Amino acid sequence: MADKTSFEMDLGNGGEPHQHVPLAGPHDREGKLTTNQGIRVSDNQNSLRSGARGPTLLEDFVLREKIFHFDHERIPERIVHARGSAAHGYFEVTDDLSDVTTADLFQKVGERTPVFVRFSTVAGGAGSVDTPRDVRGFAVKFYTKEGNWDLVGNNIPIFFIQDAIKFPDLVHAVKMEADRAYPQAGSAHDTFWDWASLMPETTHMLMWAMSDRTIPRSLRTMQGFGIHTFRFVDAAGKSTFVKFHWKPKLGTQSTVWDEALKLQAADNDFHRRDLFESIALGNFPEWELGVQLFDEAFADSLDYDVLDPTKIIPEELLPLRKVGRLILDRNPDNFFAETEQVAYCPANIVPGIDFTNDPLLQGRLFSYLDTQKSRLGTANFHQLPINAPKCPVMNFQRDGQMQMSVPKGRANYEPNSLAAHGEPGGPRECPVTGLHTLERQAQRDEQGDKLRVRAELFADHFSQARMFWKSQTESEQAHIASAFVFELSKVSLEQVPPRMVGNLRNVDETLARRVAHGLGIELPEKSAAARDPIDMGASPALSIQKNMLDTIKGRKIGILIADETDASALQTLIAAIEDEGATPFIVAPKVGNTTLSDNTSIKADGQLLGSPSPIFDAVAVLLSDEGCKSLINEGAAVQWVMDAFAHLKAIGYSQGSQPLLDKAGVQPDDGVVPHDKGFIDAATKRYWDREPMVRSLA
Ligand code: HDE
Repeated sequence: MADKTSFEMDLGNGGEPHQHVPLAGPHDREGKLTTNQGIRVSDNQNSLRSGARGPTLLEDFVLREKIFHFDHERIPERIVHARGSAAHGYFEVTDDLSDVTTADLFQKVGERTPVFVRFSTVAGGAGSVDTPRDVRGFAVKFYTKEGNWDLVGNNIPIFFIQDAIKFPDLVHAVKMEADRAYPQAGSAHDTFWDWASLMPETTHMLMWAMSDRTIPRSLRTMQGFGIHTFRFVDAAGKSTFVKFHWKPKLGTQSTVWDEALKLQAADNDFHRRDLFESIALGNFPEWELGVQLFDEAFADSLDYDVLDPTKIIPEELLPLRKVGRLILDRNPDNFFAETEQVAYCPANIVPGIDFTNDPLLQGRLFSYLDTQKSRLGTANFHQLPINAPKCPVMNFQRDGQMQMSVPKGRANYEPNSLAAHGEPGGPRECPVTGLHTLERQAQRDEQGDKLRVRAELFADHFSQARMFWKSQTESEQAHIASAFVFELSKVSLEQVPPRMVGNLRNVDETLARRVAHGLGIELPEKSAAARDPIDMGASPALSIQKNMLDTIKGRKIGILIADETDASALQTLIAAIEDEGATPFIVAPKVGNTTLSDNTSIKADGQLLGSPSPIFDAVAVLLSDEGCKSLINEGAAVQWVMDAFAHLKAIGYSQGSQPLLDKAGVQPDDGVVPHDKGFIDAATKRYWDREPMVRSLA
C-alpha cells in the first residue's frame, strides 16, 4: 500500500487511530467528522483511487458529497442591497405608544424585543467595497411576540422615485452598465445620470445622495428612516400616521469624499470590520427610535403629499417623539446562515401597524416575497432560523421544497370537524386578536376610475430639494456641489450634464452655477418645472455638521510610532484615549517589535503601509528625532500625515515629529496640537475650515 500523506496523523481525524475502529455508540461520536448522512469519515485528506497514481474512483461518495455541496455553496445575491453586514440586538421601549397603537412591542416601558439588523449598500455586488457614494439600507427585523415586523428602510428619509413602476429603471440605470459591466457600486456614470436627469422627481434624493449622507464614516453613525408614511392603529380602530426615524447615539458622522475614495484601497471591508469589531469589543452600537405622529387633518394642511416618498416632514414642523432604543450587542455566528439568508419584507407587519397608499410602498409589498423565492429557492425560506418568528407559527400551509417541519395528522384544510373524532383539527382564525386591516372611508383621490396617474402634489419636485440645500452649512453645500461635479464629470454623454444642471436651477441658482462652473460648461436653460416650487425655509435637523456630537467615544485613534518613541508619552496617550471610550491603534514601520525610549518593546496593531490614516478618526504622531529621521523619506509616512490633514482630522504630535508634519504640508490650526496639550478634545471634531487649504471645491 502506498504511503499516506504526512498530515493524516494529526489532521481532521480527531486523533482516532486508523485501524481497528470499534463500533461506536452515539457518545463516541463527539467531535468526529462525518458525511451529511452521518457516516464517520476515516480520511479527509485523500480521495479514493485505484493505486497511488491511479484514477479516482466514482464510488468515492465522501469526495462526491463534499464537492457537490461545495459546488452549490453560493446562492443568487440580492438584486439590490447585495453587499451587507448585520448584527443581532434588541429594541427597548422608553416611552410606550399604547395611546396610538395596539402593537404589542410598544406597550410597556422596558419591554425588549429581539432584532436582527442588516445594513447594506444598494448598487454594488456582494463582494464590492464598503465606501462608495451610495444610499445605505437599514433593515430591522423585530421578532415580536405577535410575529415578525420588518422595518426595511434606508439611511436617507426619502427615495429617488414616487412609483414602484420606475424601480427596475432606476436599478438598471445605476448598476454597472449592461454591455461593459462597470462601474461596480457607483452612480458616477452615463446611464445613471442620463436617467436621473430625465426624471425631475429624483432631484430631492439627488441632493441627499450628493451630500455626505452617502459616505458615512461608520454604519454605527448613520441615521435610519422608514421613509414611507405608515399607520399606527389603536384598539378603537383609530389610525394615526407615523414616520420612523433612527438616530445614532454617537451622532451622525460622515467622511470627506477623498477619504471615502482612499478607504476603498485601505480597507474594502471598512464598515463591515468596524461593526464587527465594535460589537466584539463591547462598544455596542445604539440608536434612538423617534416617531413623527400626525392625523389626516395635519396631512391635509401640508403643501405636499404624505403619500409621496420623495418628501419629508421637517422635524421643526413636527418634532420626533422618542420612544425607544435599538442596541446591537451580538455578531452573527455565521455570515451566510444569518446575514445572507435573512429575508426582509415590508409586508411583514404586526397588529397595530398598517400601510398607507404610498405607491412606492404598495409596490414593495408585492416585490419582496417574490425576490426571496428566487434568492432562497423555496417558499419555505421563513423556516430558516434567522427568518423564523420567535412566536408559535400554525397554519395549513404544507409541503414545498425543503420543508423543515413535520406536521402530524390529517388536518391540512379548514374548516374541518376532525376534533369531533378526537383528532387534532389544527388552528383557527382569531377574529378579535388577529391582524385587521384598517377599515376606513376612502379619503380624497382614493377611489374613482381606474387610472395610471399620480396625485397632484407629487408634481412638486423641487421645493424640498431647495429646503435641503438651504439647511446645509457652507462646507456641506460645497461638498454637494463638488459631488455633482465629480459625478457629472464622469459622464460622457454630452447632453446629460446640461440637462442635470438645468434641473438644479429649479433648486438653487448658485448651486447650478457652481456645478456648471465646476464642469466647465455654460449655464444651461432652466428646465420647466411640472409645478412651481414653494419656499419652505430651512430645516437645521437636515445638516450633519450642525448636529455633530463632540465626542470621541467609539472612535479609532491611530498613533504612529517608531523605534525610540517616548514610552511614557505613549502610555499616557493610550490611557487617555481609552478613558474616553475610544480605541487606540498603534501603527509602526514593523508590526512585530518597536523598541521604545525606555528599551521596552511593543507590538504594533498594524504596519504603516497596511494601516493608512483614512481608517482612523484622528491621529497622533509620536516620533523621536531619530524616529522621524527614519520615516522622513518614507512615502507611506508622509502620506499618512498628509491624508489626516487633508481629511480634516485632528493631529496630535510630539516635538520630534515636526519635520514629518512639515514635509506633509501640515499647517497650524486648532486641530493640530501637541499630543499632550488638548489632543483628546481636538479629536472630537473635524476641521471643516481647513478644507479650502487642501482642495478646491465647487
Ligand atoms: Fe428594496 N428591495 N425595493 N427598497 N430594499 C430589496 O429584497 C424593491 C426600496 C431596501 O438587507 C430586495 O431581499 C422595490 C425603498 C433594503 O436584505 C427587493 C422597490 C427602500 C433592502 C427590493 C424598492 C428599500 C431592500 C432585494 C420599489 C427604502 C435590503 C433583495 C418599489 C425604504 C434588505 C431583497 C436586506 C431589498 C425591491 C424600494 C429598502 C428586490 C421593488 C424605497 C434596506 O425585493
